[in-house]
Amino acid sequence: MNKIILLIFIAISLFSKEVLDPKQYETHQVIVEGLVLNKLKLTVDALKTMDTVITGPTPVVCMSGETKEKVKSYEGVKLKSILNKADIVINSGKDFNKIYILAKASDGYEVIFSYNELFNTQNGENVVVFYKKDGKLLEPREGKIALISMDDIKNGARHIKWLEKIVVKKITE
Ligand SMILES: Nc1nc2c(c(=O)[nH]1)N[C@H]1C(S)=C(S)[C@@H](COP(=O)(O)O)O[C@H]1N2
Ligand SMILES: [Mo]
Repeated sequence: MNKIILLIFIAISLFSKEVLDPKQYETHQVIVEGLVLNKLKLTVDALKTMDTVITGPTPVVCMSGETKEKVKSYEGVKLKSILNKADIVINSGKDFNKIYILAKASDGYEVIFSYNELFNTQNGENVVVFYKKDGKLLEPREGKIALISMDDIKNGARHIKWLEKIVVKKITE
């Protein structure tokens, strides 16, 4: 019986750490690495010196269909502007079809984008690495740097809180 109480206590304390202390995940810079000529370390200040975009409004919709929040605007930099700065290394034109970009968060959350999707479809216009939401710097629950693919139908999935790394990769077979 005591063991059960102890387990419940441990579970509750782990759970509350996760819920009450999002600060543990906060990221202060994003690293851009992998198949790039220029590896980057981008802080919020560094992002502010790049081509700024201020988006229009969007709901953030979970895969379940639930609207998680309604956002008036994001401020940040297009993912493709960041990749242009990092300069993707490529040997042949056909290889672009095999390039994908892995975005990783500090809690282990991961999503991918294809090179073609970003640079060769309209969707890439609204994939934004952001540091402000509704005109304010991000709260610890998602900041200080995050990413969203605004035009996805269920755009909650590729809304990445606590963005930590952007890795350029190529499929190998
Ligand atoms: N780093 C990170 N980002 C994440 C998630 C996550 O677990 N970790 N969950 C995603 C999911 S499933 C949704 S619906 C949206 C909105 O989640 P929120 O309710 O935490 O804002 O964030 C997404 N971003
Ligand atoms: Mo979700």
